[in-house]
Amino acid sequence: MSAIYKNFINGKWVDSVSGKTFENRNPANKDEIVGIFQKSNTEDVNRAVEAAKNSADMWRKYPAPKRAEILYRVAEMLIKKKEDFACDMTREMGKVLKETRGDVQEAIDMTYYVAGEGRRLFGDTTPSELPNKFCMSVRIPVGIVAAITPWNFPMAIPSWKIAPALVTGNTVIFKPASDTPLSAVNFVKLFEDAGLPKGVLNMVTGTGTEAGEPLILHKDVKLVSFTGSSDVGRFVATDCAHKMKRCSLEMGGKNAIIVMDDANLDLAIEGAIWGGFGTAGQRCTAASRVVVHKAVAKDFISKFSERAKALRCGDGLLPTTDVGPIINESQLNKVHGYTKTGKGEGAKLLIGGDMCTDKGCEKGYFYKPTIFVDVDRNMRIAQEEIFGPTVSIITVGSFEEAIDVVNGIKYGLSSSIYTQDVNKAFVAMRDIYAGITYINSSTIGAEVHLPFGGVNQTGNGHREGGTTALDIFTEWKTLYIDYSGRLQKAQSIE
Ligand code: UN1
Repeated sequence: MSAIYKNFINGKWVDSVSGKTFENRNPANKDEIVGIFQKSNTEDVNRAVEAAKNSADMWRKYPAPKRAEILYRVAEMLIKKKEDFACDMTREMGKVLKETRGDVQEAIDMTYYVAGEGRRLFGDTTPSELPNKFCMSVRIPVGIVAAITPWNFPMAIPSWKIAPALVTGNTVIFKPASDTPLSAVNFVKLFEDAGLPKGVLNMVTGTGTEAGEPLILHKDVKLVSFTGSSDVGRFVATDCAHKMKRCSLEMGGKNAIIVMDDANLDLAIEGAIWGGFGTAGQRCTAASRVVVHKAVAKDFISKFSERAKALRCGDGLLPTTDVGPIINESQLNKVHGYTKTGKGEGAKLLIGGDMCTDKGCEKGYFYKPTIFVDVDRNMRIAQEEIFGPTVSIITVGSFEEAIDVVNGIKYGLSSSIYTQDVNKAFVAMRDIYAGITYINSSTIGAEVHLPFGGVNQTGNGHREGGTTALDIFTEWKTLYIDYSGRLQKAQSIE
Protein backbone atom coordinates (compact mmCIF):
# COMPACT_ATOMS: atom_id res chain seq x y z
CA MET A 1 0.00 0.00 0.00
CA SER A 2 1.33 3.38 -0.96
CA ALA A 3 1.23 6.19 1.53
CA ILE A 4 -1.45 8.82 1.00
CA TYR A 5 -0.43 12.45 1.38
CA LYS A 6 -2.80 15.35 1.92
CA ASN A 7 -3.16 19.02 1.21
CA PHE A 8 -2.16 21.47 3.92
CA ILE A 9 -4.83 24.10 4.49
CA ASN A 10 -5.29 26.33 7.52
CA GLY A 11 -2.86 24.29 9.59
CA LYS A 12 -4.51 20.94 8.83
CA TRP A 13 -3.71 18.04 6.52
CA VAL A 14 -6.86 17.53 4.50
CA ASP A 15 -8.26 15.49 1.62
CA SER A 16 -9.19 17.21 -1.60
CA VAL A 17 -12.80 18.38 -1.60
CA SER A 18 -13.61 16.05 -4.49
CA GLY A 19 -11.89 13.14 -2.76
CA LYS A 20 -9.83 12.56 -5.90
CA THR A 21 -6.16 11.61 -5.75
CA PHE A 22 -3.30 10.94 -8.18
CA GLU A 23 -0.27 8.68 -8.22
CA ASN A 24 3.29 9.90 -8.17
CA ARG A 25 5.59 7.40 -9.86
CA ASN A 26 9.34 7.03 -9.97
CA PRO A 27 10.62 8.09 -13.42
CA ALA A 28 13.49 5.61 -13.06
CA ASN A 29 10.98 2.80 -12.50
CA LYS A 30 7.41 3.32 -13.62
CA ASP A 31 6.24 0.36 -11.51
CA GLU A 32 7.16 2.12 -8.31
CA ILE A 33 4.52 4.36 -6.79
CA VAL A 34 6.16 7.00 -4.63
CA GLY A 35 2.89 8.08 -3.05
CA ILE A 36 -0.72 9.04 -3.57
CA PHE A 37 -1.50 12.77 -3.54
CA GLN A 38 -4.56 14.98 -3.51
CA LYS A 39 -5.91 16.00 -6.90
CA SER A 40 -7.03 19.49 -6.00
CA ASN A 41 -9.34 21.78 -7.94
CA THR A 42 -10.86 25.26 -7.63
CA GLU A 43 -12.64 24.42 -4.39
CA ASP A 44 -9.42 23.36 -2.66
CA VAL A 45 -7.69 26.45 -3.98
CA ASN A 46 -10.51 28.67 -2.71
CA ARG A 47 -10.18 27.17 0.77
CA ALA A 48 -6.42 27.63 0.77
CA VAL A 49 -6.74 31.25 -0.34
CA GLU A 50 -9.40 31.84 2.31
CA ALA A 51 -7.02 30.49 4.98
CA ALA A 52 -4.18 32.66 3.70
CA LYS A 53 -6.50 35.66 3.70
CA ASN A 54 -7.72 35.06 7.24
CA SER A 55 -4.21 34.82 8.65
CA ALA A 56 -2.76 37.73 6.64
CA ASP A 57 -3.42 40.45 9.18
CA MET A 58 -2.02 38.47 12.08
CA TRP A 59 1.12 37.50 10.14
CA ARG A 60 1.71 41.03 8.81
CA LYS A 61 1.86 42.25 12.40
CA TYR A 62 3.97 39.33 13.69
CA PRO A 63 7.43 40.79 14.35
CA ALA A 64 9.77 39.98 11.47
CA PRO A 65 12.57 38.66 13.79
CA LYS A 66 10.00 36.23 15.21
CA ARG A 67 8.93 35.15 11.73
CA ALA A 68 12.61 34.55 11.08
CA GLU A 69 12.97 32.36 14.17
CA ILE A 70 10.48 29.95 12.63
CA LEU A 71 12.57 29.87 9.46
CA TYR A 72 15.74 29.16 11.46
CA ARG A 73 13.98 26.22 13.04
CA VAL A 74 12.92 24.95 9.61
CA ALA A 75 16.53 25.18 8.37
CA GLU A 76 17.80 23.27 11.39
CA MET A 77 15.27 20.49 10.88
CA LEU A 78 16.12 20.38 7.19
CA ILE A 79 19.75 19.67 8.05
CA LYS A 80 18.68 16.66 10.07
CA LYS A 81 16.38 15.38 7.32
CA LYS A 82 18.71 16.10 4.43
CA GLU A 83 19.51 12.51 3.53
CA ASP A 84 15.91 11.25 3.79
CA PHE A 85 14.57 14.13 1.77
CA ALA A 86 17.28 13.71 -0.89
CA CYS A 87 16.35 10.03 -1.28
CA ASP A 88 12.64 10.88 -1.55
CA MET A 89 13.48 13.49 -4.16
CA THR A 90 15.56 11.09 -6.24
CA ARG A 91 12.70 8.60 -6.13
CA GLU A 92 10.16 11.10 -7.31
CA MET A 93 12.09 13.02 -9.96
CA GLY A 94 15.17 10.97 -10.73
CA LYS A 95 18.24 13.18 -10.45
CA VAL A 96 21.22 11.52 -8.82
CA LEU A 97 21.55 11.52 -5.06
CA LYS A 98 24.48 13.93 -4.91
CA GLU A 99 22.35 16.43 -6.82
CA THR A 100 19.24 15.96 -4.70
CA ARG A 101 21.43 16.45 -1.62
CA GLY A 102 22.50 19.70 -3.25
CA ASP A 103 18.87 20.61 -3.81
CA VAL A 104 18.01 20.16 -0.13
CA GLN A 105 21.20 22.01 0.79
CA GLU A 106 20.09 24.91 -1.38
CA ALA A 107 16.81 25.02 0.57
CA ILE A 108 18.80 25.00 3.83
CA ASP A 109 21.03 27.81 2.60
CA MET A 110 18.12 29.89 1.36
CA THR A 111 16.08 29.44 4.52
CA TYR A 112 19.02 30.47 6.73
CA TYR A 113 19.96 33.34 4.48
CA VAL A 114 16.46 34.75 4.32
CA ALA A 115 15.90 34.23 8.06
CA GLY A 116 18.78 36.66 8.59
CA GLU A 117 16.66 39.27 6.85
CA GLY A 118 14.17 39.09 9.72
CA ARG A 119 16.49 41.39 11.67
CA ARG A 120 17.34 43.57 8.70
CA LEU A 121 14.65 44.26 6.10
CA PHE A 122 16.34 47.61 5.78
CA GLY A 123 14.70 50.67 4.40
CA ASP A 124 16.23 54.13 4.09
CA THR A 125 16.15 57.22 6.23
CA THR A 126 17.02 60.45 4.56
CA PRO A 127 16.88 64.14 5.55
CA SER A 128 13.80 66.14 4.74
CA GLU A 129 13.98 69.35 2.72
CA LEU A 130 11.93 70.94 5.50
CA PRO A 131 12.83 71.59 9.12
CA ASN A 132 11.38 69.40 11.86
CA LYS A 133 10.35 66.67 9.47
CA PHE A 134 11.57 63.09 9.22
CA CYS A 135 11.52 60.80 6.14
CA MET A 136 11.97 57.07 5.78
CA SER A 137 10.99 54.12 3.63
CA VAL A 138 9.91 50.70 4.90
CA ARG A 139 8.97 47.44 3.24
CA ILE A 140 5.44 46.13 3.62
CA PRO A 141 4.18 42.72 2.50
CA VAL A 142 2.39 42.44 -0.83
CA GLY A 143 -0.32 40.29 0.78
CA ILE A 144 -1.35 36.88 -0.45
CA VAL A 145 1.23 35.08 -2.54
CA ALA A 146 0.82 32.14 -4.92
CA ALA A 147 4.06 30.14 -5.22
CA ILE A 148 4.00 27.86 -8.25
CA THR A 149 7.09 25.76 -8.68
CA PRO A 150 8.69 23.29 -11.13
CA TRP A 151 9.78 19.69 -10.65
CA ASN A 152 13.47 20.04 -11.44
CA PHE A 153 14.40 21.70 -8.12
CA PRO A 154 11.59 20.36 -5.92
CA MET A 155 12.80 21.87 -2.65
CA ALA A 156 15.29 24.55 -3.64
CA ILE A 157 12.91 26.57 -5.79
CA PRO A 158 10.01 26.40 -3.31
CA SER A 159 12.46 27.72 -0.69
CA TRP A 160 13.41 30.63 -2.99
CA LYS A 161 9.78 31.71 -2.93
CA ILE A 162 8.30 30.59 0.39
CA ALA A 163 11.11 31.71 2.71
CA PRO A 164 11.35 35.33 1.48
CA ALA A 165 7.56 35.58 1.15
CA LEU A 166 7.11 34.56 4.78
CA VAL A 167 9.88 36.59 6.35
CA THR A 168 8.48 39.72 4.70
CA GLY A 169 5.03 39.05 6.18
CA ASN A 170 3.05 37.54 3.31
CA THR A 171 0.83 34.50 3.55
CA VAL A 172 1.30 31.82 0.93
CA ILE A 173 -0.50 29.23 -1.16
CA PHE A 174 2.03 26.79 -2.56
CA LYS A 175 1.22 24.70 -5.63
CA PRO A 176 4.13 22.36 -6.38
CA ALA A 177 4.64 20.62 -9.72
CA SER A 178 2.49 17.52 -10.01
CA ASP A 179 5.63 15.42 -10.63
CA THR A 180 7.19 16.32 -7.27
CA PRO A 181 4.56 16.63 -4.54
CA LEU A 182 6.46 14.52 -2.00
CA SER A 183 9.32 16.98 -1.66
CA ALA A 184 6.70 19.70 -1.25
CA VAL A 185 4.97 17.78 1.55
CA ASN A 186 8.34 17.16 3.21
CA PHE A 187 9.18 20.86 3.12
CA VAL A 188 5.77 22.13 4.27
CA LYS A 189 5.63 19.66 7.17
CA LEU A 190 8.70 21.33 8.64
CA PHE A 191 6.94 24.69 8.79
CA GLU A 192 4.15 23.04 10.73
CA ASP A 193 6.66 21.41 13.07
CA ALA A 194 8.51 24.70 13.49
CA GLY A 195 5.33 26.32 14.83
CA LEU A 196 4.20 28.43 11.89
CA PRO A 197 0.72 29.76 12.78
CA LYS A 198 -2.15 28.15 10.89
CA GLY A 199 -3.11 29.53 7.50
CA VAL A 200 0.20 31.30 6.90
CA LEU A 201 1.47 28.61 4.54
CA ASN A 202 -0.96 26.41 2.65
CA MET A 203 -0.31 23.77 0.04
CA VAL A 204 -2.53 22.26 -2.63
CA THR A 205 -1.24 19.50 -4.88
CA GLY A 206 -2.55 18.68 -8.33
CA THR A 207 -2.24 19.57 -11.97
CA GLY A 208 -1.51 22.94 -13.47
CA THR A 209 -4.89 23.15 -15.16
CA GLU A 210 -6.99 22.01 -12.22
CA ALA A 211 -5.12 23.56 -9.29
CA GLY A 212 -2.55 25.99 -10.73
CA GLU A 213 -4.90 27.88 -12.97
CA PRO A 214 -7.59 28.75 -10.39
CA LEU A 215 -4.82 29.84 -8.05
CA ILE A 216 -3.29 32.14 -10.65
CA LEU A 217 -6.72 33.53 -11.52
CA HIS A 218 -7.92 33.98 -7.93
CA LYS A 219 -8.92 37.58 -7.28
CA ASP A 220 -7.46 37.67 -3.76
CA VAL A 221 -3.98 36.52 -4.78
CA LYS A 222 -1.83 39.65 -4.98
CA LEU A 223 1.34 38.15 -6.36
CA VAL A 224 2.04 35.10 -8.47
CA SER A 225 5.61 33.87 -8.19
CA PHE A 226 6.08 31.32 -10.94
CA THR A 227 8.99 29.22 -12.21
CA GLY A 228 8.34 26.96 -15.18
CA SER A 229 7.57 26.96 -18.87
CA SER A 230 7.34 30.07 -21.01
CA ASP A 231 3.82 29.17 -22.10
CA VAL A 232 2.49 29.10 -18.56
CA GLY A 233 4.56 32.18 -17.71
CA ARG A 234 2.90 34.06 -20.56
CA PHE A 235 -0.51 32.99 -19.26
CA VAL A 236 0.39 34.25 -15.77
CA ALA A 237 1.68 37.56 -17.12
CA THR A 238 -1.37 38.11 -19.29
CA ASP A 239 -3.84 37.44 -16.51
CA CYS A 240 -1.88 39.53 -14.03
CA ALA A 241 -1.76 42.40 -16.54
CA HIS A 242 -5.55 42.40 -16.78
CA LYS A 243 -5.97 42.35 -13.02
CA MET A 244 -3.03 44.72 -12.35
CA LYS A 245 -1.42 42.07 -10.17
CA ARG A 246 2.25 41.55 -9.60
CA CYS A 247 3.98 38.50 -10.98
CA SER A 248 7.55 37.30 -10.90
CA LEU A 249 8.38 34.88 -13.68
CA GLU A 250 11.35 32.62 -14.13
CA MET A 251 11.17 30.68 -17.38
CA GLY A 252 13.30 29.13 -20.07
CA GLY A 253 16.94 29.30 -20.99
CA LYS A 254 19.22 28.33 -23.86
CA ASN A 255 22.48 28.82 -22.10
CA ALA A 256 25.87 28.63 -23.73
CA ILE A 257 29.43 27.93 -22.75
CA ILE A 258 32.08 29.64 -24.87
CA VAL A 259 35.32 27.68 -25.23
CA MET A 260 38.04 29.99 -26.52
CA ASP A 261 41.24 28.89 -28.28
CA ASP A 262 43.23 29.73 -25.13
CA ALA A 263 40.90 27.86 -22.74
CA ASN A 264 42.05 25.24 -20.29
CA LEU A 265 40.41 22.51 -22.35
CA ASP A 266 40.15 19.86 -19.65
CA LEU A 267 38.43 22.32 -17.35
CA ALA A 268 36.07 23.41 -20.13
CA ILE A 269 35.18 19.80 -20.90
CA GLU A 270 34.38 19.11 -17.27
CA GLY A 271 32.21 22.22 -17.17
CA ALA A 272 30.41 21.28 -20.38
CA ILE A 273 29.72 17.76 -19.08
CA TRP A 274 28.28 19.07 -15.82
CA GLY A 275 26.35 21.84 -17.55
CA GLY A 276 24.98 19.69 -20.36
CA PHE A 277 24.22 16.42 -18.64
CA GLY A 278 23.85 17.22 -14.92
CA THR A 279 20.19 16.71 -13.90
CA ALA A 280 19.95 15.05 -17.36
CA GLY A 281 20.01 18.57 -18.81
CA GLN A 282 16.75 19.39 -17.05
CA ARG A 283 17.77 22.73 -15.62
CA CYS A 284 16.86 26.15 -16.81
CA THR A 285 20.57 26.89 -16.39
CA ALA A 286 21.72 23.83 -18.40
CA ALA A 287 24.50 24.38 -20.94
CA SER A 288 22.61 23.19 -23.98
CA ARG A 289 24.95 25.04 -26.38
CA VAL A 290 28.71 24.96 -26.54
CA VAL A 291 30.23 27.68 -28.69
CA VAL A 292 33.75 26.55 -29.48
CA HIS A 293 36.57 28.35 -31.27
CA LYS A 294 37.55 26.56 -34.49
CA ALA A 295 41.21 26.31 -33.43
CA VAL A 296 40.30 23.93 -30.60
CA ALA A 297 37.01 22.54 -31.91
CA LYS A 298 38.34 19.18 -33.10
CA ASP A 299 40.17 18.47 -29.88
CA PHE A 300 37.30 19.67 -27.70
CA ILE A 301 34.66 17.70 -29.59
CA SER A 302 36.59 14.43 -29.51
CA LYS A 303 37.40 14.61 -25.78
CA PHE A 304 33.96 15.95 -24.81
CA SER A 305 32.08 13.24 -26.70
CA GLU A 306 34.40 10.59 -25.30
CA ARG A 307 33.55 11.73 -21.78
CA ALA A 308 29.84 12.00 -22.53
CA LYS A 309 29.72 8.51 -24.03
CA ALA A 310 31.12 7.09 -20.81
CA LEU A 311 28.32 8.56 -18.66
CA ARG A 312 26.09 5.88 -17.22
CA CYS A 313 22.32 6.28 -17.18
CA GLY A 314 20.39 4.68 -14.35
CA ASP A 315 18.58 4.99 -11.06
CA GLY A 316 19.85 8.08 -9.28
CA LEU A 317 19.99 6.21 -5.98
CA LEU A 318 22.82 4.02 -7.27
CA PRO A 319 26.34 5.36 -6.76
CA THR A 320 27.29 4.09 -10.23
CA THR A 321 24.78 6.38 -11.98
CA ASP A 322 25.87 9.61 -13.65
CA VAL A 323 22.65 10.58 -15.43
CA GLY A 324 19.17 9.94 -14.07
CA PRO A 325 15.92 9.66 -16.01
CA ILE A 326 13.85 12.25 -17.83
CA ILE A 327 10.95 13.34 -15.65
CA ASN A 328 8.08 11.72 -17.56
CA GLU A 329 7.02 10.19 -20.83
CA SER A 330 5.84 13.34 -22.54
CA GLN A 331 9.11 15.09 -21.74
CA LEU A 332 11.02 12.05 -23.02
CA ASN A 333 9.10 12.27 -26.28
CA LYS A 334 9.82 15.97 -26.50
CA VAL A 335 13.57 15.39 -26.06
CA HIS A 336 13.51 12.67 -28.70
CA GLY A 337 11.48 14.92 -30.99
CA TYR A 338 14.33 17.44 -30.86
CA THR A 339 16.78 14.75 -31.94
CA LYS A 340 14.65 14.18 -35.02
CA THR A 341 14.39 17.92 -35.58
CA GLY A 342 18.17 18.32 -35.33
CA LYS A 343 18.78 15.58 -37.85
CA GLY A 344 16.15 17.03 -40.15
CA GLU A 345 17.80 20.44 -39.95
CA GLY A 346 21.08 18.98 -41.11
CA ALA A 347 23.02 18.91 -37.86
CA LYS A 348 25.27 15.90 -37.35
CA LEU A 349 24.34 13.57 -34.49
CA LEU A 350 27.64 12.61 -32.91
CA ILE A 351 26.55 10.47 -29.97
CA GLY A 352 23.29 9.40 -28.29
CA GLY A 353 20.06 10.45 -29.94
CA ASP A 354 17.90 7.71 -28.53
CA MET A 355 16.29 6.25 -25.42
CA CYS A 356 18.71 4.40 -23.22
CA THR A 357 17.87 0.72 -22.86
CA ASP A 358 20.92 -0.34 -20.87
CA LYS A 359 20.52 -2.79 -18.03
CA GLY A 360 18.62 -1.14 -15.20
CA CYS A 361 17.01 1.39 -17.55
CA GLU A 362 14.21 -0.83 -18.85
CA LYS A 363 11.51 0.56 -16.62
CA GLY A 364 12.33 4.24 -16.72
CA TYR A 365 12.41 7.24 -19.04
CA PHE A 366 16.08 7.29 -19.86
CA TYR A 367 17.70 9.19 -22.70
CA LYS A 368 21.30 8.85 -23.78
CA PRO A 369 23.56 11.88 -23.51
CA THR A 370 23.29 13.39 -26.96
CA ILE A 371 25.67 15.66 -28.85
CA PHE A 372 25.08 17.41 -32.14
CA VAL A 373 27.92 18.99 -34.13
CA ASP A 374 27.85 21.08 -37.30
CA VAL A 375 25.03 23.02 -35.72
CA ASP A 376 24.07 26.30 -37.26
CA ARG A 377 23.32 29.01 -34.69
CA ASN A 378 19.81 29.50 -36.08
CA MET A 379 18.69 25.88 -36.06
CA ARG A 380 15.84 25.04 -33.72
CA ILE A 381 18.10 22.79 -31.64
CA ALA A 382 20.32 25.84 -31.11
CA GLN A 383 17.45 28.18 -30.33
CA GLU A 384 14.81 26.31 -28.37
CA GLU A 385 14.93 24.96 -24.85
CA ILE A 386 15.00 21.15 -24.99
CA PHE A 387 15.25 20.44 -21.24
CA GLY A 388 17.06 17.16 -21.78
CA PRO A 389 20.59 15.77 -22.15
CA THR A 390 21.14 17.28 -25.60
CA VAL A 391 24.08 19.57 -26.36
CA SER A 392 24.51 21.48 -29.62
CA ILE A 393 28.05 22.43 -30.56
CA ILE A 394 28.45 25.55 -32.65
CA THR A 395 31.91 26.31 -34.07
CA VAL A 396 32.96 29.93 -34.46
CA GLY A 397 35.94 31.76 -35.97
CA SER A 398 36.39 34.58 -33.45
CA PHE A 399 35.66 35.83 -29.97
CA GLU A 400 33.28 38.48 -31.33
CA GLU A 401 31.33 35.85 -33.25
CA ALA A 402 31.12 33.72 -30.09
CA ILE A 403 29.55 36.57 -28.10
CA ASP A 404 27.18 37.24 -30.95
CA VAL A 405 26.06 33.60 -31.04
CA VAL A 406 25.60 33.49 -27.26
CA ASN A 407 23.39 36.59 -27.42
CA GLY A 408 21.46 35.44 -30.49
CA ILE A 409 18.56 33.77 -28.69
CA LYS A 410 15.23 34.81 -27.23
CA TYR A 411 16.28 33.85 -23.69
CA GLY A 412 19.06 35.14 -21.42
CA LEU A 413 19.52 33.25 -18.18
CA SER A 414 23.02 31.85 -17.73
CA SER A 415 26.23 31.92 -19.75
CA SER A 416 29.88 31.02 -19.40
CA ILE A 417 33.27 31.51 -20.99
CA TYR A 418 36.43 29.50 -20.65
CA THR A 419 39.48 31.62 -21.46
CA GLN A 420 42.85 32.38 -19.87
CA ASP A 421 42.77 35.92 -21.25
CA VAL A 422 41.59 38.38 -18.62
CA ASN A 423 40.75 40.95 -21.29
CA LYS A 424 38.40 38.57 -23.06
CA ALA A 425 36.86 37.59 -19.73
CA PHE A 426 36.06 41.21 -18.96
CA VAL A 427 34.65 41.88 -22.42
CA ALA A 428 32.44 38.80 -22.01
CA MET A 429 31.26 40.00 -18.59
CA ARG A 430 30.31 43.31 -20.19
CA ASP A 431 28.89 42.13 -23.52
CA ILE A 432 27.05 38.88 -22.86
CA TYR A 433 23.43 39.86 -22.34
CA ALA A 434 22.25 37.43 -19.65
CA GLY A 435 21.27 37.38 -16.00
CA ILE A 436 24.29 35.29 -15.03
CA THR A 437 27.79 34.94 -16.51
CA TYR A 438 30.40 32.51 -15.20
CA ILE A 439 34.11 32.82 -15.97
CA ASN A 440 35.97 29.50 -16.19
CA SER A 441 33.06 27.65 -14.66
CA SER A 442 29.92 25.99 -16.02
CA THR A 443 26.50 27.63 -16.46
CA ILE A 444 25.13 26.12 -13.26
CA GLY A 445 25.96 26.65 -9.63
CA ALA A 446 23.98 29.66 -8.47
CA GLU A 447 24.49 30.66 -4.83
CA VAL A 448 21.47 31.76 -2.81
CA HIS A 449 22.73 35.14 -1.65
CA LEU A 450 23.12 36.49 -5.17
CA PRO A 451 20.39 37.53 -7.58
CA PHE A 452 19.10 34.74 -9.81
CA GLY A 453 17.14 35.35 -12.98
CA GLY A 454 17.43 36.24 -16.61
CA VAL A 455 16.86 38.81 -19.33
CA ASN A 456 14.74 38.72 -22.49
CA GLN A 457 12.08 36.00 -22.41
CA THR A 458 13.65 34.19 -19.44
CA GLY A 459 11.95 36.45 -16.95
CA ASN A 460 10.10 39.67 -16.37
CA GLY A 461 12.75 41.69 -14.61
CA HIS A 462 12.61 40.19 -11.13
CA ARG A 463 15.47 38.39 -9.39
CA GLU A 464 15.10 35.62 -6.85
CA GLY A 465 17.89 35.04 -4.33
CA GLY A 466 19.92 37.82 -2.80
CA THR A 467 18.27 40.88 -1.28
CA THR A 468 16.66 41.38 -4.68
CA ALA A 469 14.16 38.64 -3.72
CA LEU A 470 12.77 41.03 -1.11
CA ASP A 471 11.74 43.38 -3.89
CA ILE A 472 9.48 40.68 -5.31
CA PHE A 473 7.65 40.08 -2.06
CA THR A 474 7.34 43.60 -0.68
CA GLU A 475 5.98 46.98 -1.57
CA TRP A 476 7.86 50.10 -0.58
CA LYS A 477 6.08 52.50 1.70
CA THR A 478 7.37 56.02 2.24
CA LEU A 479 6.73 57.72 5.56
CA TYR A 480 6.90 61.44 6.31
CA ILE A 481 6.68 62.57 9.93
CA ASP A 482 6.21 66.27 10.44
CA TYR A 483 6.93 67.39 14.00
CA SER A 484 6.93 71.14 13.37
CA GLY A 485 3.36 71.63 14.55
CA ARG A 486 2.41 73.64 11.43
CA LEU A 487 1.54 72.99 7.81
CA GLN A 488 4.80 72.78 5.87
CA LYS A 489 4.64 72.45 2.10
CA ALA A 490 7.29 70.72 0.05
CA GLN A 491 8.77 72.26 -3.12
CA SER A 492 9.07 75.66 -1.33
CA ILE A 493 5.39 76.44 -1.73
CA GLU A 494 4.62 79.36 0.59
C1 UN1 B 1 16.91 25.88 -12.45
O1 UN1 B 1 17.54 25.30 -13.29
O2 UN1 B 1 15.67 25.92 -12.52
O3 UN1 B 1 22.50 27.18 -10.52
C2 UN1 B 1 17.53 26.51 -11.27
C3 UN1 B 1 21.80 26.21 -10.63
C4 UN1 B 1 20.85 25.84 -9.53
C5 UN1 B 1 19.51 26.45 -9.78
C6 UN1 B 1 18.95 26.14 -11.11
N1 UN1 B 1 21.37 26.21 -8.25
O4 UN1 B 1 21.83 25.53 -11.62
